[in-house]
Amino acid sequence: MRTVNNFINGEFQPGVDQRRFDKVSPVSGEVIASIAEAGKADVDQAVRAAKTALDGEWGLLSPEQRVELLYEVADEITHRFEDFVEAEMADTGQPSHVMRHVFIPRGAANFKVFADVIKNVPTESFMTTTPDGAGALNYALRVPKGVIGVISPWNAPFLLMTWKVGPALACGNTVVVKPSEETPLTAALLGEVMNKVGIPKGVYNVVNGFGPESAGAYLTEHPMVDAITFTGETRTGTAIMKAAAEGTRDVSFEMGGKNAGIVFADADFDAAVDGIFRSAFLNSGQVCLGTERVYVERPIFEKFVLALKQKAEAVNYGAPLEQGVNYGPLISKEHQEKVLSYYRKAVEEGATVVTGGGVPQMPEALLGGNWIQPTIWTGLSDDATVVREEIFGPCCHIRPFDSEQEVIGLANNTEYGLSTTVWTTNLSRAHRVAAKIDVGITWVNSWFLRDLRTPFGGTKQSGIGREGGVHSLEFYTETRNICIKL
Ligand code: NAD
Ligand code: 6OD
Repeated sequence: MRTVNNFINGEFQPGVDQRRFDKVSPVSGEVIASIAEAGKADVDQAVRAAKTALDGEWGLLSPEQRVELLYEVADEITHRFEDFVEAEMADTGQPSHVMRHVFIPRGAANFKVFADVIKNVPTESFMTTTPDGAGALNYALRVPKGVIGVISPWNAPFLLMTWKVGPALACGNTVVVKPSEETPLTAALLGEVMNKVGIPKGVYNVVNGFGPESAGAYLTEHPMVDAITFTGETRTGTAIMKAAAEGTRDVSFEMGGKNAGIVFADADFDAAVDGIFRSAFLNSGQVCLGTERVYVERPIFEKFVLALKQKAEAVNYGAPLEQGVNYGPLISKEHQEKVLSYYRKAVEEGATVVTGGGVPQMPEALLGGNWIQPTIWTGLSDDATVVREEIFGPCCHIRPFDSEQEVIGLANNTEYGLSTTVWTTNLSRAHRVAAKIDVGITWVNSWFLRDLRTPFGGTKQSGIGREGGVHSLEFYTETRNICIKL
């Protein structure tokens, strides 16, 4: 069994109170790690270490020196690729191919991409005329915002945490990370990487624990935290925003979604079925960008439902490294119970269960895991609970539509605005529809295909702000205008 401690000022520490909690395997229910829970004093120590590093060695490095170090971080993650894959699989229980091909490589890329962004940031300048004719030069300096509190979720732990740590450090900030209590392993491994490549002490800190009245709240409430970047549930974002209001600290939020997948009759049918299948069921549906509402043009509705059902019924459940496994468990018993309660609610509200709706039969060794069937419903009204609320599980409701205008209205009929997928071979229609859907990102004939340099974030209750490429600079830096009278 592993022992994971907080990482403060370059050292792994058990915490002042020496309190610990268990990390349980989603696959088997066994305890696989003992985690140090950071108390208020530990969080305070981590924030102060981050502040000291900011004003010390780290703050004195040139952008070029920071860039070199971040390249080394990415290289060391790649060097320890198998350790990261193994840790992330243990934490999430998800199949190894997702870790190998998406979560861990994208985590390493987050350091390289933002190092490149910072290398190429231009300086804004204006020559202003003055009454005496001599003029004045205005130029803007970008400076780090300070100590950044990073609060991350469990569904793609390393990718989502580094997506914030990468740009924060590239911009010259220091960070205190509070990973999800469900997935603490890769954040700790990253501490080892930071030490190995010589990132100064205090630049990257990790405090483990929970949200309210625990490390999450202690971090967001700490007055020396200059800004907070958060990925997680919209409800949690509301609580964090209240904490950030004290001291009027800036926030960047990536939150929930209830994303629509729109399939027109002229779409490449097999590609659309594959794409909707992946977007609804990858990572057992625990992807913020996942599709839980599917709208299919009426002429192909029945055929589409049948094809998706056949794919959903063909998944191979099992532990991450088992041969042929492509479908893992949910993260926790609590989450399994939440998703199952939505499965019951759908039936109560009159859904036709096309497939799934419960827990699959599993071999003895995996009975303690949080298994759940991929589930498809039809026949619900547009205001049914499972059509409105984010479930964050492997399930979707499919509904027919008759016109472009109708489906745009249906897709926008939600309090969320994270992403959409549109499946069509009509290019003009693709542009027309994409422009009218109120979300942060629309994919046409694809899903989860995003260049890290592009803006990412949600509209409505899905988020505040955009991160990605140069857009991350808006949050992770302050601009100072300097005006020189000539
Ligand atoms: P969550 O909101 O329960 O937890 C996220 C993090 O916040 C965890 O580290 C948790 O400990 C911490 N936290 C909880 N309460 C807190 C508080 N009061 N103060 C400070 N920290 C607190 O989310 P989750 O269950 O870990 O993740 C699933 C959710 O995340 C879904 O809603 C999903 O849509 C969303 N998500 C969004 C994106 C995106 O990019 N928009 C990406 C991934 C996940
Ligand atoms: O890597 C990305 O583009 C990204 N923001 C992924 C989000 C995954 C959410 O579950």
